[in-house]
Amino acid sequence: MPPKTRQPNAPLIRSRKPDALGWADVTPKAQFLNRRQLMAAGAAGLGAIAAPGLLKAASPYSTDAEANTLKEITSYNNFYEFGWDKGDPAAIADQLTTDPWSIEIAGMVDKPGTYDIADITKTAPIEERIYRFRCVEAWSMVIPWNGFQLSALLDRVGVQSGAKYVAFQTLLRPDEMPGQRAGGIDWPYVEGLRLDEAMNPLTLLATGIYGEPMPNQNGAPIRLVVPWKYGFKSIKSIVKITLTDTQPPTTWNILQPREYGFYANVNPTVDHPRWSQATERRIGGGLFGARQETFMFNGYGDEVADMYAGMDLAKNY
Ligand SMILES: Nc1nc2c(c(=O)[nH]1)N[C@H]1C(S)=C(S)[C@@H](COP(=O)(O)O)O[C@H]1N2
Ligand SMILES: [Mo]
Repeated sequence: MPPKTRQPNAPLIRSRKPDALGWADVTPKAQFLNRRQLMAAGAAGLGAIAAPGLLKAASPYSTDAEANTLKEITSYNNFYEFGWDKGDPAAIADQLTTDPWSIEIAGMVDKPGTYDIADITKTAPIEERIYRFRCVEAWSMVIPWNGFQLSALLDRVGVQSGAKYVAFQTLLRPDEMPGQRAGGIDWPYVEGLRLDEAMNPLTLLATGIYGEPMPNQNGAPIRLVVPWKYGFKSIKSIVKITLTDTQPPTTWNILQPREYGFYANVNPTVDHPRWSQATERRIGGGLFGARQETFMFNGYGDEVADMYAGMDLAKNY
């Protein structure tokens, strides 16, 4: 059977009637949101009646799948700068200083320079996008990100003709990131996208979760989110973005090229050399609901499959 590319449960436009919004829609969030945020989240769920100044109406790019709780999203993390255990980032990432923060934008752009985070976040209105998120280790979550399209920032700084890739770099600060004092990874963490992938409307620079500023363990103050690729492409705590004409090196590919490629598109038909990618364990999914089918491009095929037409995705894994 060919892999499904259509999102299983995410119509492009949400069509729920107001009275269809039940307890199940708000309960997982309710424990963590204050009243104001809950009203905003409710309004987003209803589509049309978002109050001014709060989160905007639901994005057509959002999934209807039930979001993980903030607790789940902030307590089961990969952020190797803080250790190899899933609990390490939640335990110690609060020691990272995220203010002041700036991003250097370099390479083949019209307006290179060092941009303060306050300036960066003014690039475009912050919106909520509820995305599926699939780790290469075959677990997944559904995360309500707040952020804006990377394309808006790239348009703003002016990508020069001839640029073909975007390279990203995480903060290097071993004083505050004990994982960077240990071996194993060649720090800082680096990632990259082809320019068309970076310009795809699904690709976000995220600055928050559930309407809260980005928790440190999730990549404060600003991180990439590329929902059709394995989680390791979504680099955290970004300090440098470089436009280039050559494919940039990426951390997991450097570490283990046979297991982690540059593309890292979610693909249930191409197994990791050491495990299957056909299914995934939804974090918080309970004993019986936890194991789910994995979809081609994580269910975002309608939006991204064209970019890989004609490519052998078993070779370009
Ligand atoms: N700088 C940096 N970015 C990173 C990582 C990391 O270790 N360091 N881990 C990646 C991996 S493997 C995953 S699955 C996601 C996890 O994001 P989350 O903790 O917000 O769920 O972050 C990605 N970005
Ligand atoms: Mo991951």
